Amino acid sequence: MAPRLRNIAIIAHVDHGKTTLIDSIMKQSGMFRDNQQVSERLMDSGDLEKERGITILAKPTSIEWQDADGQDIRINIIDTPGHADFGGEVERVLHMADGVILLTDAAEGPMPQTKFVLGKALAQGLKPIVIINKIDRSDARPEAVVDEVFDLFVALDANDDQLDFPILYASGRDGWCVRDLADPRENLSPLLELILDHVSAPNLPEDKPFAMLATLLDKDPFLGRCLTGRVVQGIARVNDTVAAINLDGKTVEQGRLTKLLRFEGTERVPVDIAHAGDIICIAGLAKASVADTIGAPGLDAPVASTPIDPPTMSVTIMVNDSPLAGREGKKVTSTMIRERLLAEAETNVAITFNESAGKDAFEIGGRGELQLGVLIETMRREGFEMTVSRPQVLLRHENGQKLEPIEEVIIDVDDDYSSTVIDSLNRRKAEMIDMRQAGAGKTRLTFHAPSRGLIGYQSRFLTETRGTGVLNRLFHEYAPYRGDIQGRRNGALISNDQGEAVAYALFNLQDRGVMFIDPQQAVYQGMIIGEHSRDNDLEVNVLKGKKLTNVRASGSDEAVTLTPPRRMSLEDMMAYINEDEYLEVTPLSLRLRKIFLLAHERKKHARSAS
Ligand SMILES: Nc1nc2c(ncn2[C@@H]2O[C@H](COP(=O)(O)OP(=O)(O)OP(=O)(O)O)[C@@H](O)[C@H]2O)c(=O)[nH]1
Ligand SMILES: [Mg+2]
Repeated sequence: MAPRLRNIAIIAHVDHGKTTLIDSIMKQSGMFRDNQQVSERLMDSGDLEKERGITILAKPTSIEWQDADGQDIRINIIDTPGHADFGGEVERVLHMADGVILLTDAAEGPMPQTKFVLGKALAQGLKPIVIINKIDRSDARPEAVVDEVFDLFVALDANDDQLDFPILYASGRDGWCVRDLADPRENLSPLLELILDHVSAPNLPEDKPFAMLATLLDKDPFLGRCLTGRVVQGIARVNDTVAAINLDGKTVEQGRLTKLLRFEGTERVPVDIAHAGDIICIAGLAKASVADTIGAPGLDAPVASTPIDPPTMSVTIMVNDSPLAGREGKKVTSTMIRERLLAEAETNVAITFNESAGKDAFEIGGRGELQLGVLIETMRREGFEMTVSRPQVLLRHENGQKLEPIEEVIIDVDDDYSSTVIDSLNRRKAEMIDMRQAGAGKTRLTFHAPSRGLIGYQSRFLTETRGTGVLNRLFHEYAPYRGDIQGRRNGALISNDQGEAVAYALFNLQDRGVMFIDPQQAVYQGMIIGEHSRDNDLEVNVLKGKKLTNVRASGSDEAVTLTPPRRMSLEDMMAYINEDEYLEVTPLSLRLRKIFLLAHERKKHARSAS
């Protein structure tokens, strides 16, 4: 008998409404009491996920739904991240599912990450259910978007079966979907019914020894190391002895299943037994990791798994050695930073760790600025202080040729801004592939741009388009190195002394450039306090108050009006710094600095470098 079970993943471009749709599904499944307070985007349970409103880690949940005969069926639903930096996970996670829901924003239509995740799903032979979401938007254009989705399926070589995809129109936020736009908009039952009909129950053998492919890994404060995956054969029971084997078939460890858990809502619920086909979480193993097979002892062949994409970008993380080091953080030593980063690389398969011997500097590889930024932000909240280098794109060398990652960049801007955007991307060695009218006074521009040139471009782009542009990027290929790209064109304003910044001094410096700091902020020699309006670095004194005279002018002395300083996020700062600069990160402060704090050292170094 097929298990009363369905496994489905929801995939889409960032912000198209996956997590919100799952909220509505959970509510309508009767999981919460009628009067229970339920917050938004429940599945985004991490602190940074909540704050930023994006999903960072893929997570399963499950609900129960009654089929046409009134029988309960459990539906495992996997929420996936839509941001490209976290996209590496989606492919692996899809192996746990027998079906996918492809969500597309009814106004935006298919976007780069839609293409990426749909391509992965089709390649795995999954038959997607297409939802045109956010129909409630006033600028929704559902019919056109359906055509675009169809074209995308064709472009991605979908087979006839896959091309025959069912379509639902929905507002996930408002909790309804319909098969036909004219149907009454009541609830999400049409979707749940379609899942039961369209997605087959897992058909995996129960009469073989237990085996599960570990797909996600996390550390729970109570359970310890938890591995999540789908049981591909057999049955697991609590206390069973198991072995973990890696992709080469080597045994990693033997252990006991101390806990078996199922996902329900945002909770994990202990169960005694798990059957082939189900998605579960196991605790009790100390070493096994993602891509390992956990199974009955004696199992010799590992379950095939997707190789994990190599990182494309790296930063170097070191001890904070600025004059203000150690004042705000509790975790400041190189040993502590090293241990923390090692632990991260172990649980987060998209992060790699390398150390340069004897230098106390750790190179962390990842998929993009956001992913690396999230790691550093998480660490500073845990009390760490550190110094961070400018992110670098990882180059490859093949047949004596230097290759660099190139991304496809799709930009929607008001017509008026398109020439500015084209200009700045040209300077970043991007090549324009396509330019077309997107209606309503908008232009859609497509580029192939080196990732190198895109570091820090996002915030520049927002300024250039006065916050109205939308930029999306997707890894395209490794291609021959496109030559030097000019970095930041402005020099830095550098403090020449240590102390507290004085409003009067900042006021006098305002026509030299843009400030990054507020009055009374602690500064040190070599710290970058602003951006020079010219291309050279300039040392300035921000401590100098007004000369005191015997006669006090009434009030006007202290009351200088300062232009508010430029505020940058951690990622903005990481992208802002040049090769000879660092970002100092503490739990309370982010400071930009020169690597060499003393002017004569900078000069000496510049001389020896040239
Ligand atoms: N108008 C409208 N807005 C929606 C709808 N569903 C979600 N949103 C909004 O779209 C934004 C993104 O929603 P999320 O559910 O976080 O999107 P997501 O696809 O999970 O995003 P990532 O996980 O970061 O890829 C939020 O501001 C939601 O309030 C909808 O049906 N209609
Ligand atoms: Mg989400």
